[in-house]
Amino acid sequence: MATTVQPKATDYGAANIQVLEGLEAVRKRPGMYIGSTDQRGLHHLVREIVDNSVDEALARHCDRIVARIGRDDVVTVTDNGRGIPVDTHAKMKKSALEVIMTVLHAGGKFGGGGYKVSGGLHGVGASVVNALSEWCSVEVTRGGKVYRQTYKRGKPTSKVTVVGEAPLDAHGTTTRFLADTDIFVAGHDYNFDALAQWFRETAYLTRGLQLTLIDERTDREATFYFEGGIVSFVRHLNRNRQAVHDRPFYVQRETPACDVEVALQYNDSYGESTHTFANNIGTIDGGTHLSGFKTALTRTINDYARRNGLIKDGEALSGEDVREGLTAIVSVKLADPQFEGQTKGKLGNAEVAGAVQAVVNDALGAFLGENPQIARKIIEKCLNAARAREAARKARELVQRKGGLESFSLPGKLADCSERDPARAELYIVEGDSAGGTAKQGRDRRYQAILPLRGKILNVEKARLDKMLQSNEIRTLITALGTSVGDQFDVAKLRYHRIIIMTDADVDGAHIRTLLLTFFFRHLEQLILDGRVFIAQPPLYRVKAGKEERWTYTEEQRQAAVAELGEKAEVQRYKGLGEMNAEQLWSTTMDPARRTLMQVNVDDAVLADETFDMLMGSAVPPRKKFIQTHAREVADLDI
Ligand code: 0RA
Repeated sequence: MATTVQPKATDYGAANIQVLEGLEAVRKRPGMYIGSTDQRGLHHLVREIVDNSVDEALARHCDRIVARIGRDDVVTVTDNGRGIPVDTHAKMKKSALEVIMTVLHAGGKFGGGGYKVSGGLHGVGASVVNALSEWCSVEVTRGGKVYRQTYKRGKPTSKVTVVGEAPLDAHGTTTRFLADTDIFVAGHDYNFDALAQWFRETAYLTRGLQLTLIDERTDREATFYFEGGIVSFVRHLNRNRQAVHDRPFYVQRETPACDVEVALQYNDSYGESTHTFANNIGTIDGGTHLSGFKTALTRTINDYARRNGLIKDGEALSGEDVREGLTAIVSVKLADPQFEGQTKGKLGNAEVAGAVQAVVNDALGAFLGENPQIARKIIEKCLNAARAREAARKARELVQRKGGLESFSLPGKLADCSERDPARAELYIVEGDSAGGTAKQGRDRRYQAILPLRGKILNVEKARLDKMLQSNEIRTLITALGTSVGDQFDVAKLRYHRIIIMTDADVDGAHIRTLLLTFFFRHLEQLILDGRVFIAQPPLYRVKAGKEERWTYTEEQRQAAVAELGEKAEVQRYKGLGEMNAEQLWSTTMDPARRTLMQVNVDDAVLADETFDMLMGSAVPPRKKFIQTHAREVADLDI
């Protein structure tokens, strides 16, 4: 292991642990603490316990964490940190371990000069996991002894007891818990891949930490360790792209406001992949660290270009120009992160902007100065982007003069609704003119607009904005939405607050849906982040017996309907929207009272970014692999 474990200056013991609230109502309202009690909530438990160990790693006292899901569904998390303190907490007159496990929001994380950094948002504490577990046990090794305490649904069933001896220098914590199926009624449905993805990300963000996930039930195991930390992360994100320069830029510095760590590398694509984190938590809506980074990047590159005569006086590269083809990770660590916004995805601490800006200005300026060939290549790339943007602006103007992207000249194909309040209006994007016709007849024209799109829209992953705007289908779509794109994008002009993609339930339909989602993800991401984009769920089968009919959306429903309606039931498979008549389309797929919509969200921005890149980008081998490994999931689309 490469990491050296250094003792912290502060002596940290039971006295530093402050008590904020009692452990009440966690079992009554688990959603308040872990979001939900489905699979995500279950994963949250694992994350909560692992996060505590990661905090110990961030404090440089731990470099190995193993999480194991047993065949008996018991989760075991072991770390080689200092071990949770077991001495008596002065105020509570109980062992610090017991306080941490039984008092809500107790931990070394709240003031008191102990931990500098913590998981923040997710730091609801081990006590929440304890409260939501049928049983739990914690074993602490420190000072030559092994201590243990056990719990049932959050309540201690033993005192903190010495259960064994250990070498004097041994230290660490092992937590075991069995999630309570009274709370997690769907059972112990842990998903290896979802957990592994998060472990991988955490390992990138915590250089030198080795994280292992073992699933005994499926016999799967993965270990993540990245010597290069976020430099490895950037290389990983760029692995299927052509890098503009081999060596990524990297800086790590401590400032009074926060620790700043940034890595970046340009590639030959036209998109941007900047991912930001605060205390290892993805900040999908950016925030002060992102704005500090952007400001510094634009300024530093312009300064360098000007000083070296690569751009003329008075000329400037825009923020978008310097971010084209950029892959970057911005990671900050701070004592008291403020997560803002509806989904708590935005870092609010004002002092962070200046800190990140100063660090990046300084270090990136030096990097460019010391690597003139790299600097030249990057600036060449930015100048190309500027030229393309100028071409796009001209293309847009041309389109506009011909009655283009503005909504005062709505496209002829759009069957608009009469509602003028965007909050009450919805737009159905429908594949093909024939299904479009059916949808027009079936809709409620007061608030439902229909836009039929013909054929496959351009693969926007590969194309720049100017090229994209040459596509009729794309122009029509942007005009109908009303927001424009690129630097003209204005979310306030959105004409519909629900944008519903309705395609056939076959492979072509899936492809068109992916193309549309790629377009939204790459060029209108705000609409996805705002939760405006949905996918319609047309039925797959109609089961009919005499006058009785059932529309079913899954294979299980189909079987249930056949069972219900008996032997004579006829089953018809619906592949295309066009196979339904207007009334059927309305009642099964468009009527708000009866339809199911899937909201598109970007839960894990890094994964979404990678997936789109892989499916739509220009490298062929990884696409093949993805399609092969997921072939079974899509197989039934085209029966
Ligand atoms: C507070 C203080 C100390 C260690 C920890 C918390 C700690 C917590 C967890 C949770 C999982 N693994 C952990 N490892 C350590 C340091 C106490 C000291 O040595 O002074």
